[in-house]
Amino acid sequence: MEILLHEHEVLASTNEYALDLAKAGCPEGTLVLAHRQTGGHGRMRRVWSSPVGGLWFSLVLRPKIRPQVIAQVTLLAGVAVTQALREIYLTDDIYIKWPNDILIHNKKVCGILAEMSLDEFQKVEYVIMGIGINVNIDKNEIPKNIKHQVQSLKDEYGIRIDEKEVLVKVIEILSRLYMQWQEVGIEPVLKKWCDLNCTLGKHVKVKDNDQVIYEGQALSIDEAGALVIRRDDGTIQKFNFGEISIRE
Ligand code: BT5
Repeated sequence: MEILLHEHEVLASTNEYALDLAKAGCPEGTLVLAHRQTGGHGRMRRVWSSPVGGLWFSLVLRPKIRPQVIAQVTLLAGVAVTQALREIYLTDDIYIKWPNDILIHNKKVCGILAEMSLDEFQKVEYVIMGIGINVNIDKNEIPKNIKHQVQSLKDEYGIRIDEKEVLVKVIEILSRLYMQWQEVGIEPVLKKWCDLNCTLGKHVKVKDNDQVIYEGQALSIDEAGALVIRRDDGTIQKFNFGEISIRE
């Protein structure tokens, strides 16, 4: 994939900027990077703290997929980021937590936000893959109420690696996985996701709007990226929304 970099000192949100470019017809591979975001956001418009020192970027993709499997984009991004960080920092301590978090010792070091647009025929027109990685952020810049659940790679590993170096590695792995996905389907990515996650096999609580709506053992993820959970009474249910807390 040819990468076309749009680099900015500051943007409200790289996802929003990339959405505008995609709407205007920019090619796949357009990459929007900001050194700082003033309106970075997560799912359901939750605030994403984006101080200087972090890697905040969004990639425009035009995959040939059904809208029902949009969550595959998040699986793909999760695998690419986790593999890249493990290679760069020479560690096995980085894991994917379903659906869109990358954790180090249970603290969030990266979040992923995939947003799509459908055309008039309900076909996927483009996907914005937004990725935020706390590479060298100063944790004093993170709001007090979430500080305890956030980590930066600089603090975890005691070394400062240039954000651009991390970006190059993530994009390199991501491009390879993306091509493979478009050629042979999600199977190889699913397999890698299963090797890199810290969710399957654990007892989890599914929350929707902070309400626990289901609880049980995480068994697997299906092709569309939904989490399959078995309750103690044997009932099995799939979730493709919400988030989970994991009992260690
Ligand atoms: C996410 O949402 O985890 C997706 C975050 C995606 C951010 C990227 S940065 C580039 C691109 N441009 C954007 O505007 N967004 C994308 P969610 O699962 O909803 O988690 C949001 C929650 O993570 C917040 O409510 C906080 O609790 C926590 N959080 C906020 N800032 C954080 C940070 N820097 N590091 C770790 N956790 C954070």
